[in-house]
Amino acid sequence: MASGLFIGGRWLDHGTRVANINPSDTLDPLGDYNWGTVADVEAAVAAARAAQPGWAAVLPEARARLLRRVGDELLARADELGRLMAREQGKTVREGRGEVIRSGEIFHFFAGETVRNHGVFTPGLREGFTITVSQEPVGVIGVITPWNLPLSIPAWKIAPALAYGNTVVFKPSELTPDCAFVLTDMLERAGVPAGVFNLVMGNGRDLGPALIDGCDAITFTGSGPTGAAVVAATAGQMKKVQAELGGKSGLVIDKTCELDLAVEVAFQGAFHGTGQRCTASSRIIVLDAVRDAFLDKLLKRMADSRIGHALEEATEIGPVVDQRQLDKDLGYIDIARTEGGEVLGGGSVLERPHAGFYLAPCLIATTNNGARINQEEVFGPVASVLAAHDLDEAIAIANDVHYALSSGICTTDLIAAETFRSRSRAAMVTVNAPTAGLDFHVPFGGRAPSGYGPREQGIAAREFYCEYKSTYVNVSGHL
Ligand code: TXE
Repeated sequence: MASGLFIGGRWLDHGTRVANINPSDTLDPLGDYNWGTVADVEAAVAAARAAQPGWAAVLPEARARLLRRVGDELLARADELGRLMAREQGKTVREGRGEVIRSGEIFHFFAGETVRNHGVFTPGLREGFTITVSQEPVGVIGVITPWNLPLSIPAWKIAPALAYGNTVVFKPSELTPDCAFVLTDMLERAGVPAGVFNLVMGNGRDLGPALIDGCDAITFTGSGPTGAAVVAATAGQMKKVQAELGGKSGLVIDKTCELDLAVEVAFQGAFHGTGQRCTASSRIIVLDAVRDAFLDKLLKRMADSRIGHALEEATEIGPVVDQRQLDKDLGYIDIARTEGGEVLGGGSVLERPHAGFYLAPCLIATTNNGARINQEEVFGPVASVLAAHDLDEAIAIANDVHYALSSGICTTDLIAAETFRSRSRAAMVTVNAPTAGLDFHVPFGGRAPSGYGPREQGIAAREFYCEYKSTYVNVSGHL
């Protein structure tokens, strides 16, 4: 497979070489890869700008065919690429396979969007006037992505960007270059014209400013502080921006819940993906009436979970992505203890036959929702538990956090479910389902500070990747 930078239709092999580490086994390096320079970003932006009018003029069906080919290949190679992702990022093979399939389906969805991007025709307000409202591409889109979903986040940004006639400069996470090479290689073989799609690798802090200066719009997913810096830089230049940032999702366990289902929802929501999801169910708010029974079962489920090498089929929870993230997770467990939290289970570093970043999923009982463990995103297999007397108090706790991404409730009471839905501040709500692992055909994203700018995914993606044009035609012969 090709690797390096992909600029103007050519693979370039220069720059600093950086090792790509397998978090399940640090003695199994995936290889070295290149970090580019600011000059590479400028060259990529220039190539994307030169190619954009031509790409926008390509017939929608031809754009659709290209995206469909990429989707087809992702689906056909789900097994192989799921393993690659497991090796590179540390998610389990099953999760990796699922993410590749999801990415293929996203490309198919946006292939369809190329021919569904209808405008509006309406009579004007004056005699003889008609108006058409059409949607045009924005131009060159800078795509900046994190490591936790190394194929599906790029897919849900790159596929709509290309579908609606934009060109792309893609800057993936430093930790997951191979997934980016795979996608670039597929786009190249699917026939993407030179300059329409470009890949630059490297340190975001160094390359980010040139990307923001050069592109017409930036779509970003990552941490809150970096997102805020990106938003501030784009605002100064009045550029379109979309930022998907952190979360601290509250999951309410209602007294009427179906207990086994609620335990599984909480377990998967908090710990699948090794808890490294912005939508992870990281605060579990349990009504007193079911607290003891729920916690007994959840702690047993955690103790029974299979934590290990991501490439082993039986593994349920893979390693944390790297040493830095592991240190951060352990640091938050210490902070929680200092602030009065009690570790009910997990939280220790695990020895495995391979040297990796293994952490036992951790549950921390807390009484103070203002504690840092309840207010700050950890981004690891670390969840807290809070108690509530009744639904009102549970909803108040769920909402008492500055993030507003997702939230959920486990209940069999229709009124409780609807009350929670209508009163939750979060942008996405689940009932009897984890707060993470959401669908791609409906809007995805949070209210500030979890998100900024138009939502992603589904047809909502048009809001970011297109600009409206209203055209007035006067056929009356007079004014
Ligand atoms: O994120 P960053 P990192 C959180 C999570 C994690 C922490 C750090 O808590 O522990 O962030 O992870 C690029 N201009 N999340 O360092 O820094 C960077 O190269 C432009 C939560 O990976 O936000 C990468 O491609 N770009 C989150 C991307 O931004 C810049 C998912 C994300 O990096 C840049 C990931 C700059 N100045 C991490 N600096 C979620 N909630 O989904 C960096 N980048």
